[in-house]
Amino acid sequence: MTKEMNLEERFQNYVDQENKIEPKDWMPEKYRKTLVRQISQHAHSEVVGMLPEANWITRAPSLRRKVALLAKVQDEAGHGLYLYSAAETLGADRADMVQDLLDGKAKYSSIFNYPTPTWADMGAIGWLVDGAAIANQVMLCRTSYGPYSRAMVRICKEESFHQRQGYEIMMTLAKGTAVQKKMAQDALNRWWWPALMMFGPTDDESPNSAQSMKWKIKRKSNDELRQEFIDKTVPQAEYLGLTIPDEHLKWNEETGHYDFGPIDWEEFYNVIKGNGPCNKQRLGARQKAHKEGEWVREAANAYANKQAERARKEKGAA
Ligand code: BYC
Repeated sequence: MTKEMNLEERFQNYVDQENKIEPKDWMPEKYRKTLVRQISQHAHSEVVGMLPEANWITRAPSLRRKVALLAKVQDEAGHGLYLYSAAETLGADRADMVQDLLDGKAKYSSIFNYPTPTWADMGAIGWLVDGAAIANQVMLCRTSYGPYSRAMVRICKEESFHQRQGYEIMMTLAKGTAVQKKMAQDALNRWWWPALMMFGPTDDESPNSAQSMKWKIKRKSNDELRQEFIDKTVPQAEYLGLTIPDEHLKWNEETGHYDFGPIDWEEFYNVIKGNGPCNKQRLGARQKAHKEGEWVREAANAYANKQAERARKEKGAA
């Protein structure tokens, strides 16, 4: 017991000195579990997050838009893979993580349970959803767990391109015909509040924050990041000539930040409990893809077994 406490104290000191924790280092079991929870949820978010945009690949309005959207959606798949690998360095089994997602036991970001009825949603997702993801992930580049932090550096570079392509779609629509501008405004109206919910509950309602901040897994709180995102995004909306759907939004000279209206937390908890507009559709799509990919997994396993058998024989013969 005393030995364990000493180890925990040493661990905290090591983290306080801004050192990175690597997979073979000693770590408290709760630190490991928190990371597996957060990183696997993050990986699931990337993979489920491909679905709302994939919906528009075949209907992109030009070849250029199609190529960019296709590349973006593929990037999200890659992000999911880096993140599952990062979680595996903590001893988590990828098949178990994926099964938890498919069984509806694991969370993924609330934002991906909303529909994408028009092309303007592709603009709003890139601008707002990737924009919010960048705010959160830039902070995670400095997270205390080495493999997670290194995955974030690469992911952030790709997310910046995603954000730019989304903003450029919004700019084209906002400066286009009256109908196009209305499409852009409607998409902003649909995505604004769900994007603010991406940062998670307010700090006083966030059960995991205090410990995660102490261990430097999280470096900024949910509310701090949400405020940063709002402060950065409001001028971007102004530049587009679009209106943020919040009558309480107002620059506050004293705080140097925008004040904003109340977030509908009932909607947020409803979505994360599985009752959002598209939760069933999203999980259904993942379950179908997993089933259809069964032969690929079987073939890859058969090939790996064959290679291992060959290596064993060669070693035996040597
Ligand atoms: N949605 O104590 P809290 C992308 C849960 S994808 C669902 O504050 P924590 C992209 C939370 O998990 C990248 N659940 O938790 C892809 C916890 O539940 P459990 C998305 C949420 O972990 C495709 C409970 O509520 N980014 O960029 O300290 C196309 C209490 O919360 C949400 C990430 O995944 C939510 N929004 O902080 C385009 C970021 N918020 O686990 C773009 C990685 C909270 O106790 N994750 N919950 O049952 C994080 O940074 C942190 O986990 C959070 C929450 C800030 C989200």
